[in-house]
Formats: sequence, structure tokens, C-alpha cells
Amino acid sequence: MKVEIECRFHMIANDGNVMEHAVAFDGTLGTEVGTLPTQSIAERYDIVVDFANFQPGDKLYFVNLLEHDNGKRPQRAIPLQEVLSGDYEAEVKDGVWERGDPCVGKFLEFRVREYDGTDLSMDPADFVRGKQTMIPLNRPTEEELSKAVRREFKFGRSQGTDSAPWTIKTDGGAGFTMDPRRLTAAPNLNLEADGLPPVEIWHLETGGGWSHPIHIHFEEGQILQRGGETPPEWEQWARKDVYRIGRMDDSTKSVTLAIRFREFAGTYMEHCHNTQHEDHAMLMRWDIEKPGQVSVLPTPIPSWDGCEYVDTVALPTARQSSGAAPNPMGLQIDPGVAGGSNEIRATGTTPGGMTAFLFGFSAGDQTISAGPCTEGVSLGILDLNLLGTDNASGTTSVFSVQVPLEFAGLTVRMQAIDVSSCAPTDVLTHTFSEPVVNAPRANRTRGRRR
Ligand SMILES: [Cu+2]
Repeated sequence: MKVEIECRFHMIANDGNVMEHAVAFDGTLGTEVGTLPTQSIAERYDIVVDFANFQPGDKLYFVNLLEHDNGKRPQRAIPLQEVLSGDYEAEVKDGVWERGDPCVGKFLEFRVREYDGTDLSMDPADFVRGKQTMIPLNRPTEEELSKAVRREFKFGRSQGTDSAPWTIKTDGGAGFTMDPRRLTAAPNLNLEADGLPPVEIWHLETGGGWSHPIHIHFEEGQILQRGGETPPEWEQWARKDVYRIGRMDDSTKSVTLAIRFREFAGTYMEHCHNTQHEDHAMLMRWDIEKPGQVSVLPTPIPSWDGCEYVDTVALPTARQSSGAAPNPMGLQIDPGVAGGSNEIRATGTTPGGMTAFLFGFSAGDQTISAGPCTEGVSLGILDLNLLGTDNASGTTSVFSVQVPLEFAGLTVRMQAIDVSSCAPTDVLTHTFSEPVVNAPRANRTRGRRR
């Protein structure tokens, strides 16, 4: 005979932060009795369990039912009875697991005991919606949200390779895997008139495949919308640092969150927390910058002999995001290509239409013309042979030029022109402040240690 006993609990914290209100998993407000919402890798739920329905001597278990047979995603959920009865059991043969996943099964046991002490803990039922608050949320105001910098990050397999299939697209730009030298987003600690650091709105989205639990390091955010709608009760009262998107129960294709950057300028990370994805470099670097900061932080490259620093290249939208609208022309300069000589590569992406890309080194402005635009644009060109132009339509264009073996103090400038309107946009510059030498590992700078 199968006996089901209700195991009631309240959620009081989410991702390590005490919530504004506790949530009772009792069948109200979108909850299911005794059932936690789906929890992705790296998400944390703190719950207070009421064991009143159990007797001393009872044992309760955490059981994993999701069977993996490769790294892509769980293939199926094994019925609980099959696991508890022992009918499902992975077998090992000659040191190799076969016919089953050894991670399916019980992994934590609770033993219910008599308790005759005095329970001094707070009753979470006193802190649900409409009752007392635990830790109030510092919610952004409507005005803050209306003027917030907006950024968009899309997680998927677009523009990846067989060896690095999982990529992140930022603000409508190209899909990239991790390169610590690339700065993707740079919120600034500029204070508003009210003395508060500004709020940014980050939109995380996925195309499909397995889910992506996106971990934003350092700062916590509040979910404004899940799949374009009000988030569930347990996410409304929560500060979070892992945001689950994609194909799972209790999940949606996108999450929009508000996040306030308050202190500790420096370099941080945003990444998918599924190990298979993050190990294939589904990560990106973002920096918190100081008010008035001009230079981007250099990139530390650790070695056995200490740490060397190389130049950082920022995406054109890093400091001032293009907002909710896709960036019409994402430009990027890569300061070197591994294994090559001193090659500088520029990448531009357009959503469509005719675009000319210009690319050169500054040595004073010089006016040139491109395509049908007779007035041309002003662009610093050291050597016209280093000029790249192209007509692109809805594609990514890549230019690369060979540069002198060693140079310093050069500024690379890149510009896109919409030739239908002859309007130049997105001037992107990058100055190589350190000598760049033709080392076996391209773009390694010398000598600077901290
Ligand atoms: Cu992922």
C-alpha cells in the first residue's frame, strides 16, 4: 500500500538571501503541497520543514530521479518507486558504469527524532505575504527603471564551433565563447542625484536546448519578469544571483532582472552554471567601472612566474548599452590572433542592409569616402593599405591586417557606415598602450606586473 504523507515547508531564502516574505508550499499562490519548484544547478533554496506529520524513527530521503546518459541534458525521470524498490540500479562492469546512471538514487537521509527542548525559532508562517517582512527588498523605483541602462544576453549555440558550441550574444551582437580579454559589459558606479548607484535592467534569454542557469557574479538582482510575466511567488520576494532560463519545469525562455551595482569596481563573470556548458566557455567578462574611468582594466594572464597583463578590448556596447533594441552594428577589435603574427582583427555585424566597415590606425583624422557616400567619414588612417571596407548584408564581416612586429601607442579605429543613409555609427577605438611583440602567444605584453 502506498501511503503519501504531506511534508509541509516554507521557503525563507533563495540563492543565499533571506527573502522579504516566506512562501508556504501548501497549494496556495501557485505552489504545490510539499513540492519544491525546479531547482537548477547552483540555485539555492532554504526551507523550514514541518516534521509534525512524521513519527520518531521515520526516515526521509532526498532522491535524484533524473538520469543522464551524456552531458547534454537529463534523458528521463526514473519513477520514484523503481528507485526506492531497488529495481533501478546502475551496473558497473570492468570499472565502467553501464545500464544506468549511478547518480540516480537516495543521496541524503533524515532521521526524525523526539524533541523535548523549547523551539525558539521564528515561525515562517508569520512572515508570508501580507504579514511581517523578514528582510525588505530595496526595489528600484519606476523612475529608476525607466532610465535604466538595458542589456540583453542570449545564451545558445549560435556561431559556436564543434569544440565550443555554447555562446553568448550581447545586445544583438555576434555569439562568443569566453575570452577574458573581451569586456562585454561595463556598468559604472556613477551616483544618481539621490545618491544611489544606478539600476541596470538585464534581459537573459535562450533559444532552446537544455536550460541555462545563469550565474551573475558579485551582485544580486531582482526578477522583474519571467517570460514577460510576473514571476512566481518564490521569485517575487527574492534577491537572486542564479537565473534559470530554458526548458525545465518552473522555467521560461527569458528572465528580465533589475540589478544595482554599488561598490568594488573590478572584473567579474557571468556564465551558465551547467558544467558542460561553462566548461565549453559559455562565460563572459563584465567589469564594474569607476566614475570617470577612461581606460579599461587590463586582463591578468596567470603563469607559473606570476601574472602578466594584456590589453583588454571592449565590445562597443560595453559602456553604454544599446538598450532593448538590438545593436544595429556591433563592432569589435581583437588585438591579436593566437598563433599568428601581429594580426589585428575587426569584426562587425549588421542585421541587414548595406554597410561599409572602415578600419585603420590613427595618425590624425583623414576624410575618406565609402561606397555611394560622397561626403565620406572622418577616420584616422595611418596607412590606407590598412583600410578595410566591405559591403555586408545581414552578416558578420571580419577584417584582419598584419601590423609591424612591434608597436605601442597606436590607436585602432573602426567605424560602420549605413550606406543607405550615409550615417556613420559606432566608432570603436582601442589604444595599444603596451608594446605588442610577435611572441609565440600573440598579444602578450611584457613586463607589467602587479
Ligand atoms: Cu547552459
